[in-house]
Amino acid sequence: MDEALISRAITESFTRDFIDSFNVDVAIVGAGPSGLVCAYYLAKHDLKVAIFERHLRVGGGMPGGGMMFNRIVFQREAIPILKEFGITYKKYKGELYVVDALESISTLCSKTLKKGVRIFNLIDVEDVVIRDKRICGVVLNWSSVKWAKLHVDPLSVKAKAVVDATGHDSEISRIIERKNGIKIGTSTGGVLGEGSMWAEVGEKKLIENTKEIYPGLVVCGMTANAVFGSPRMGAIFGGMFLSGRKAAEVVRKIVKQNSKS
Ligand code: 48F
Repeated sequence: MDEALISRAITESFTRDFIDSFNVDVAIVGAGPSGLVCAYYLAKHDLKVAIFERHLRVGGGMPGGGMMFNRIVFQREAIPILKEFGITYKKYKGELYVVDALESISTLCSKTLKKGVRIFNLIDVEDVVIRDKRICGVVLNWSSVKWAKLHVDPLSVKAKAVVDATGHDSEISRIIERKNGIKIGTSTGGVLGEGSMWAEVGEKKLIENTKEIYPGLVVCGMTANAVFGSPRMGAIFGGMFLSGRKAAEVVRKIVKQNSKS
């Protein structure tokens, strides 16, 4: 067994996929539940999708469940999505169902990859590419570069649409607001920040808030509520899955439109 050959196998395989992802239909920032679900539904419709995730692991807020009890809760409306992925759920009471957080992450990740989505972990999205008042890509660097505060210039990826699935911090939406003075469709024109916990309202608003906030940029998951000032909801995840699926529908229309022009 040749050690150098092992090194070649890893770097050649990774680099081939990385180079092939410099031009995608959709770049998704964040491999939490909403980003993974969105990617899966886009790939199901044959779109070329790359997810960039800054951490070593995928799953975002899922592995911690509620306060480190690694179970997550879903409401009835999200059951069809759990069925689509083949994630086991157990009825609790009323409208509520319980899922093992780790099964949820591993299944989402596996099914998404098998649909053809490329997931790049340990890569941080630090900016967007913007041209003629349209978001048309993302700017990448290794997470280790960011964490070590090294001065290393980034690389960019072009995309017909970008999805901000960065969770509570809504990082990409904040970047376009801060760096480009862009006004988005909120009461102040800026990112409002999430409201305090109110599970029922938070879950409902999440679907309504999942939309294109600037040409080429769609928000989904907790980002959508944080942008529009809607409440957080804690360890109920149905809304995250439903938001990911809705974001995929919104993005498909944008990509279709973009491919014509
Ligand atoms: O936070 P996260 O799980 O977002 P989500 O899909 O789901 C929210 C729930 O987990 C939970 C909740 C449930 O009701 O409220 O909090 O909206 O996943 C976001 C992912 O994005 C990554 C981050 O590491 C996490 O895995 N991320 C954030 N900013 C960047 C990023 C960035 N600039 N570049 C790359 N990855």
